Amino acid sequence: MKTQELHGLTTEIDELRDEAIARLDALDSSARATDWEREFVGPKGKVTALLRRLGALPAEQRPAAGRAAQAFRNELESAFRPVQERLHREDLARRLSDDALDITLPGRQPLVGTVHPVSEMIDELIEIFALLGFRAVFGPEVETGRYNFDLLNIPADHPARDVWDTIIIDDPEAELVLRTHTSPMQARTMERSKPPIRVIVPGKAFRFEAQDASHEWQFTQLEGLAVDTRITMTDLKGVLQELARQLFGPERRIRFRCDFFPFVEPGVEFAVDCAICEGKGCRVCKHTGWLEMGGAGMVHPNVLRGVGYDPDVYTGFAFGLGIERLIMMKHGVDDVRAFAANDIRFLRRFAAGTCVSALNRG
Ligand code: FA5
Repeated sequence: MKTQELHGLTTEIDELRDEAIARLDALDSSARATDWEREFVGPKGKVTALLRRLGALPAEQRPAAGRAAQAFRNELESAFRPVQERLHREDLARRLSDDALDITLPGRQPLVGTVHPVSEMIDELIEIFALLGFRAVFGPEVETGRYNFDLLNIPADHPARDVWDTIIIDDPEAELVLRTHTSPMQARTMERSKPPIRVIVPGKAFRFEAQDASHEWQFTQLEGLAVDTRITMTDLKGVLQELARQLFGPERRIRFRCDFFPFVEPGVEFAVDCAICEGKGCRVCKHTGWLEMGGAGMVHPNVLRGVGYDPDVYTGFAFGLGIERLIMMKHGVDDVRAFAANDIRFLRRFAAGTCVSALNRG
């Protein structure tokens, strides 16, 4: 009977071996291999269960049966290890090829930004004026009526102070406004420094304005101011002439015509002869041969007095020009609204230096 039990165990081992090896041969993934390991040689597996049953055998048979069962377990484990490694390698290779990155595909070009044409022109102007001895200063975009108007000799009843022209951001009594030009920095600069003064002021200006091809409600100006003991209109003309040459080429000439601004006397409007048609007349200069750049003049004695300067001792000139309009002239852009429209086609064309017609899309 006892011998029978040992014989039964040997048969059981043989059957289990056949089953285990057949199942091992059929394995096709490392996940299945783990299941196999658990089922046959794991702590709760079939081989372990077999070993546990050895305790029921008579003592003299136990050693032989134990050796046979242990040998069987070792045999299965040795057969399993290479299969497990192979399946693991195959799984890894499959995962690598599934997630593969095709490095032969051309990469997607990221969109790279460029400096906005207005910022580019401001940088160019700062450089030109630095060579002429002017330093750049910057002022607040929200101004008081005192700096935007009063200290510029603009009387209380001047139409420019009207809500129809000026964007008032607080109750009209307080007269806190979005500055309508960069000229308030004239008084601010004179108040905080002593002559000789030579500054330029690039920055935004805002007007309650109907927009069209040459008018924006928000645009950029460049103010210029020079104050010293012997400044004359000739200095103003020399500086603006040099500006025109630097921006538009050495052949350029400038023209002054009388104009009125309360903060200068005499006041002028200045223009440069059109570089595109050499002054003969074309679409860009509207067939006049001249391109208007801005306003200028000698600082009004009332403005000097307003900041505590003696107009018998000091004189000065000031000018203000529209930066978008300068760019329009230089590059033949025909609509000022293009600068703030944020149309990447315009900005990209502009960056490539090929801009001709701003809002002529296509
Ligand atoms: C002034 O703003 C004066 N502060 C300029 C000045 C300074 C005169 C110092 C004398 C001494 P005006 O309003 O003309 O002037 O504007 C000057 C320039 O700003 C214009 O020639 C134009 O190029 C630009 N500009 C004015 N309004 C607009 C607008 N709505 N959109 C775009 N550019 C504008």
